[in-house]
Amino acid sequence: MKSVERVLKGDRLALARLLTQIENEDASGLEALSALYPHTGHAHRIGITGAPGTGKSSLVNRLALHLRQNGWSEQAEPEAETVAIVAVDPSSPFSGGAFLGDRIRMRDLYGDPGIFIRSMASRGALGGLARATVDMVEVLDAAGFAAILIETVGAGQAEVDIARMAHTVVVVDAPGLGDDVQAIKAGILEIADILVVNKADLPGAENTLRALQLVLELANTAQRTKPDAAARDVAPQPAWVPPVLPTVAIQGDGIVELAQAIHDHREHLDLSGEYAARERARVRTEMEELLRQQLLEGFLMHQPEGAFEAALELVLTKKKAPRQAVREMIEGKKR
Ligand SMILES: Nc1nc2c(ncn2[C@@H]2O[C@H](COP(=O)(O)OP(=O)(O)O)[C@@H](O)[C@H]2O)c(=O)[nH]1
Ligand SMILES: [Mg+2]
Repeated sequence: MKSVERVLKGDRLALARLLTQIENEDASGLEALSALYPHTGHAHRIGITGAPGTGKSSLVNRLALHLRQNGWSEQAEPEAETVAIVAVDPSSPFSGGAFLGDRIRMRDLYGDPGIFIRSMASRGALGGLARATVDMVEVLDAAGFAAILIETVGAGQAEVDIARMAHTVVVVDAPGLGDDVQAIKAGILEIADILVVNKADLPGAENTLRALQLVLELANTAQRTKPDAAARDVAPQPAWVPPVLPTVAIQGDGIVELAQAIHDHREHLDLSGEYAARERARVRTEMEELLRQQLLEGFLMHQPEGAFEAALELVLTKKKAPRQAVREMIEGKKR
């Protein structure tokens, strides 16, 4: 049987193998991804980001267990969800201490066929890491996982890229990381749908909570109006205001509330029409990036040997401006 069919039938070994192929940008893996794509679009993708040591892995562990046992919200008859976890940590090599720690903490999750865990370690380029993660999440979506938890270290562009592919972004902070607000970078705060102050058992947690609430209030009065809902044929929805939730991941406190908030956010996305808008924006960006990348590769392939390097040299020696050099390359002018 082809790997695509096996993945769709729930074969975990085939899934793991396919993810490795995709991580390595193997051609047959990318072909399988195209075949799987029509089966995607059902998973709720949740990005979990924040500074190292805030407790993201511990939270993801707890959240996954909770979703397996109780589903999204507390009901008389809980509906268990299947969960895939993608842990992206460019700073730690695969065999590094952090990963080993994750592995030990994740032991509760192993052996449950409704949970699938994948760790991604450092790769050459951060862009490549984001690219591979996007593709792997598509495969996990097609494989039928209801929830995909993507843990990324909150540092710079890569995690913003990865957060962009999530439907719900949870930003995790914790007391004791120095200046309370400084710990969360402005750019990261902007992408947060839910804010978590983990380690609420530690002194200073109250201050962190208060500081975040204050920053959010300021941000909310400044903007947070969603004009696109009015333009579309949907019932007007109040804008989503990110809740600030205290948790103690090591004890499981606040996990029910976190699951509920994620569920509420998803509902908000659906009712406001924002889900469709986010999907459109996300896919547009992805297609534009692929187009750019492939046009560039195709163009350079048809250039005479060393043409780009020669043009680069002319720019470096200030004989030509970058824009001019590029235009001449495209027009095929002799230099
Ligand atoms: N006191 C306390 N420690 C926690 C809590 N959650 C996680 N930790 C500890 O914080 C450390 C880092 O946790 P980890 O989940 O690896 O953080 P990550 O780097 O964000 O993934 C570990 O030693 C955890 O046991 C919490 O709620 N309270
Ligand atoms: Mg971690």
